[in-house]
Amino acid sequence: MSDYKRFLVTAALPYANGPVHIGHLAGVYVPADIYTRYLRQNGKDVLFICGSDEHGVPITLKAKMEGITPQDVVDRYHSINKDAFARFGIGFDIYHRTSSPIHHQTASDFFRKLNDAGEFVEKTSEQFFDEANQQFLADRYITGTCPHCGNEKAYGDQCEKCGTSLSQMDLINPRSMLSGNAPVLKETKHWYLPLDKHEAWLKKWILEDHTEWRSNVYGQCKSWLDQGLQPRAVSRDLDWGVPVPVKGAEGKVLYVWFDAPIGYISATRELTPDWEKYWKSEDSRLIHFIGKDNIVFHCIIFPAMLKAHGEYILPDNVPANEFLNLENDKISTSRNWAVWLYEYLDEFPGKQDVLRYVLTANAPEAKDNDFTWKDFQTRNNNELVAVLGNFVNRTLVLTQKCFNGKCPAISALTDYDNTTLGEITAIKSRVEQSLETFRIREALNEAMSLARLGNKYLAETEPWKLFPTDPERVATILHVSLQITANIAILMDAFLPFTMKQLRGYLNVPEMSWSAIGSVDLIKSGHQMEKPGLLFEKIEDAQVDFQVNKLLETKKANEAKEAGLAPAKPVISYDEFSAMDIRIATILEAEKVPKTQKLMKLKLDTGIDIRTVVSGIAEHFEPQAIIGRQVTLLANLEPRMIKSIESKGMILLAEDNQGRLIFVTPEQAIQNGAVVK
Ligand code: B3M
Ligand code: ZN
Repeated sequence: MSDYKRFLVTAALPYANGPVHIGHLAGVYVPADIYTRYLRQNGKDVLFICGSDEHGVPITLKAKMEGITPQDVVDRYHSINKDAFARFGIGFDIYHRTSSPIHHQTASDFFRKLNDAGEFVEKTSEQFFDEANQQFLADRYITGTCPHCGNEKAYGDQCEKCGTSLSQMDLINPRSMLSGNAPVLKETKHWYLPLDKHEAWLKKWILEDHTEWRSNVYGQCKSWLDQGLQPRAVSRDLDWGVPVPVKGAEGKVLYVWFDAPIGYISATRELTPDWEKYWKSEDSRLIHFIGKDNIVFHCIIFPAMLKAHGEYILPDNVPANEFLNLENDKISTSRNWAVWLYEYLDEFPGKQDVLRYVLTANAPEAKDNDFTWKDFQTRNNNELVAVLGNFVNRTLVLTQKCFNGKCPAISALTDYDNTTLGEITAIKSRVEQSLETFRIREALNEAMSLARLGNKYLAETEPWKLFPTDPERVATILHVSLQITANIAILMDAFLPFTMKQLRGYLNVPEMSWSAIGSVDLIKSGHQMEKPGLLFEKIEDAQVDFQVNKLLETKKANEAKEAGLAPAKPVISYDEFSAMDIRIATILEAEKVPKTQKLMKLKLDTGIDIRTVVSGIAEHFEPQAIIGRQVTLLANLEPRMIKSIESKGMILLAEDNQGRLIFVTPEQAIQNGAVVK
């Protein structure tokens, strides 16, 4: 990393159509944050760029579903996500947005420059069109059956079930998301980036010059390149996005994947007048942190755009993670199957680092991984509390007890003391090695080995037993332990920034640079420390059960939705319930109401009176068959005139998802007028 003068680290711009969840965090934001914090600890000149991706069909569809404008949607989620990232300690230098004027300007200029230079081809082709809505149907506006796995709800750009990336024309039985109708084909003109023309240099650049890229990234690129690249449309017929900035392009906007990565550039422009230094000089290192579904866009399409433009550097690495699942099921915003960051922050106040730790220790770097609440608890209790917290706490508490919180002086170091201290440098270089090759999970495990080392040192030297007989030896042991603790405070700062800040407070030391790691003189003899508290606390079963139950409820709600059941109604008060007079009654007479399909006139013995009720059950029951049947009646419902008959009350019926009706009948005969309560 030493050859580079400055670093430009980007994290994928999340769509502002929903809140950020643990899948996003584990895939992109936590590793990117750790890496940039590490660079800053090394005194590097680094910008960390992110923001909301506010264009594209996911946003307009969400707006349509909720009956609000796309701007309303992005305003809501931009502020939720910006706030949640900040509370979680993700240290972006800027969290920008692609609906901003400077972004529209930057993206338009970029497009115009490529257009003027003849870097696009214009092509007219047939696209799906919804006749009822008089609208072209871009990307996800089309759903249909996946030709690979048969999923009937595949999108026009991707099947979420089998993960295949699709084009609309691949779908069997395509349907418009707007009207539900089969779309028709209609001609329209679009601008295409001829990726085929870029194939040769991309092949060399990735397959020969970047063999160090992660194997999942390299492998995906290779498979795209081996299949041969095709021209790719960079405009869409939509009314939300950056308008295509040329004459004769009314009603067309830039494809979201054309403008979104330019969002990294516009965010940098917004951040600093020096932005060109970061984007346009070869001694800057550009690194994109992304999830695996974004690989082709960051490794092939955006680099082709940058190259075609001519003034920009290309990414030097694109560390992409695989996916994180939740309790053995794919995380899904639409199915509410996620742990939402803003909810976690409210439910686990002050525990940002626990989630940062668990998501890193279990990061889906090489393969998809699973997040479970049980594992969250275990890692907290057995690793953070029992290893890191325990070592630091024992060291600090003993120093308080034996030396009033002053770092004691060393007398003589044993071989064991020296070997232990010598390990620090070895651990440091292993952590460095891992971080610099983007093996963040391995880096965390290496860093934790310093806490394990400290614990082992205390377990073997047992200072708490020695104090009455050999206070001098205890002084040395604690001096050594304090040096280890101070080294941990630097080594783990990028991973656990909240906790390490707290630890610096206990140690009464300022932030220290990465290069200080390995020093065994970070805390001087005689240095006064503060009274320590606990760095971590146990997570109890009840907290885990609460979260697991919440997920079980989600699962049940999803099943109910899939089964076509009506959603739950809002809660009512006990008074509202007891205001209802529900009784058992017997049907005395039944006849169809003439000239109607559905209505039946019933005479009921309700115990308190004989009355008439008109009920919409005529298609479900024969009058003769129900006479004598006991039913349940809402007796005090306001009387209504139905077909000139006064209906007093309502018979209660159960209806299943097929619309079948059955009476709610007492399990045994009971007196008419018996109250249901
Ligand atoms: N918004 C896709 C995603 O969130 C997209 C990333 C843009 S990065 C320039 O997966
Ligand atoms: Zn599929």
